[in-house]
Amino acid sequence: MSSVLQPATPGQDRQAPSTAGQYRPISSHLAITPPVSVVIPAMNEAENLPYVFKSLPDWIHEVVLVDGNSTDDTVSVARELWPGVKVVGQQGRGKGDALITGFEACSGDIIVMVDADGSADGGEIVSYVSALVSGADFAKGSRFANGGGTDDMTFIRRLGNGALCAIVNRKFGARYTDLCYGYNAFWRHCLDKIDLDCTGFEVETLMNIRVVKAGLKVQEIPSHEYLRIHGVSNLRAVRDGLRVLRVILGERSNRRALRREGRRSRILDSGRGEVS
Ligand SMILES: Nc1nc2c(ncn2[C@@H]2O[C@H](COP(=O)(O)OP(=O)(O)O)[C@@H](O)[C@H]2O)c(=O)[nH]1
Ligand SMILES: [Mg+2]
Repeated sequence: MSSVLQPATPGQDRQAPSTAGQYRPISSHLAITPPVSVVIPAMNEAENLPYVFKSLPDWIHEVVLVDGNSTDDTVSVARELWPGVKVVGQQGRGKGDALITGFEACSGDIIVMVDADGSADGGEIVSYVSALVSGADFAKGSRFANGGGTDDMTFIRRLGNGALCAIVNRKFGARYTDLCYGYNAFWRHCLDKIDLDCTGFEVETLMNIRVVKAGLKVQEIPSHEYLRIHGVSNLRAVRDGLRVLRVILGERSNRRALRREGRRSRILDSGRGEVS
């Protein structure tokens, strides 16, 4: 897989064909070769899609929109706004089911998850992709990392997210500042290691746990979550919070492996101490 950082050549065509192996400028100082797919789960988001598509960079290789049996014009609006959009219908229900379906439909080496409610700024994709081509396996958005923020989180959601994040950090040895956030990006190969099997809003938590258990390199990306523009959230704080908790409790802890690793690095450290 090619992921070489290169300075962008001034004047190079930004609409260059998105074939792997060719450099595409993604900012004034960075060009990449891997094609980037954006997956958008959308259920009745026709009114929000104009804002979402407007913020997407033009160097995206493909957009995969997973339609959750919308009863509004989500699909036709998407096709109008992004003529090459790949629309995938979902068989099951829930955001997790939609994302898993969307990931399968992607042909890019890098996959970015973007909500369709207007809360995510597509302009941030460059930060995620930069982290991935610089060595991270998984670029995890965080509203609470320095530079991030949120306009769309009720007190109860903030409280629940903080508590669940603390449990995940303790149980799985992670150092996350955010947990239930939908803006993330990763190399396609990560999917083989995390084997997603869930249907609802717990999907991001499951991904965050499994990437750390798989020993993948995770980098948090400060991200700002804007207010959903039209409509209301499909998430129910207590119901979905409990689903997230069930996932956390159901995943086997990797504490023993962490303790082993801690012992090993202590031994290596003391070994280094003797040498010097
Ligand atoms: N395809 C599909 N998309 C969904 C489903 N549930 C939620 N979404 C989408 O997932 C994204 C996040 O959902 P949202 O209701 O805004 O939840 P919140 O961001 O956690 O408040 C939005 O783009 C929704 O349209 C679903 O069952 N199917
Ligand atoms: Mg939302």
